[in-house]
Amino acid sequence: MITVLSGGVGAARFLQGLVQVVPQQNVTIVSNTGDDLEMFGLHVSPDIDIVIYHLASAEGGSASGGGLVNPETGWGLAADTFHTLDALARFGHDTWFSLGDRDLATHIHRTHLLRRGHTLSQATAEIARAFGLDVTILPMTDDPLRTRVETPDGLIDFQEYLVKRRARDAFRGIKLAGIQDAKPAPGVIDAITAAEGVIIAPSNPIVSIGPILALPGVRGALRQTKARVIAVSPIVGGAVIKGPAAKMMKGLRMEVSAWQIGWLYQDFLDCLVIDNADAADRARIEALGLDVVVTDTIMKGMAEKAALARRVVEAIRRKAT
Ligand code: FO1
Repeated sequence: MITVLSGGVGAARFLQGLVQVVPQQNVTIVSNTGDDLEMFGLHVSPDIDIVIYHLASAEGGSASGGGLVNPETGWGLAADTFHTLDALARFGHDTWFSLGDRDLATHIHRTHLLRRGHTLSQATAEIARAFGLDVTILPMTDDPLRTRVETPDGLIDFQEYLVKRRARDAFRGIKLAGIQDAKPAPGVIDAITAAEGVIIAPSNPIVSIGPILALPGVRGALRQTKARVIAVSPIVGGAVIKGPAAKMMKGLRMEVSAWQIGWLYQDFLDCLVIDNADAADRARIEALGLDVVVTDTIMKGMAEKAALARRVVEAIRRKAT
């Protein structure tokens, strides 16, 4: 079993490659739910849906192409329409979060299951199955936990910070509302301790991986597991391909570098996969006590995604350089 700690788009693209080289039944994904939000009374789990839409295919099996996701945005469904959102605007509803008509069906179904007493884990398993997936997708927690961003104007809900305010406010840190009562969802700790390898996906270390690591027992399980723990750096050439990770790292006075990723995970990490463009960081990362794999981490097409996944799986199976 390979377990992947996952955020949204970067992780989903990596997972498209992973399922080309490892059977889906052998992959467990632990998904960040700190980005979840409620819109129009519906429970939206962006990171879970981003992964499902990337991995699902129109034929029902796993995607060998781009999946069902909207290829332009990396979230939502390809060729979706927005009639419902437009109609809601007439009633004065907020429409800054673009929920497509077919995407809404996912949120309606999830909310329906939750109202009938299903846990988020059960609802997620049911949705993944309906999309024809054989991977196991575990929300990091079934408990309500929401990432809030500290800004000079106070605490702002994560999606409001990222989407409504377009990450313009200065970033001072995050608070995880509900963390004091949250526990990892059933299966999360086992997925770390019983795995052959644990992969930290190329996701934002602060707001995507950070909330998973903050859950009680997760970091300890990563330190203690016999599995090799490997991270793929989301930093390429000292920059971030997409999203606010660089701004957030700078806001926390961190370096925007592959080394910084190794530093953040050094207490549990065995190996860091970095891009060729960051090869100069190798010695500094090794000085943290980590193995380093230097390769092409830019996932342009399916061939590059599969090649990266193959390198990571090789590094799990034998000590690689
Ligand atoms: N991101 C945006 O930048 N704008 C949107 O309007 C938006 C809508 C949206 C709807 C459903 C969904 O699953 C994701 C959506 N996202 C949108 C992406 C999402 O908010 C973030 O990319 C993730 O939370 C980051 O992992």
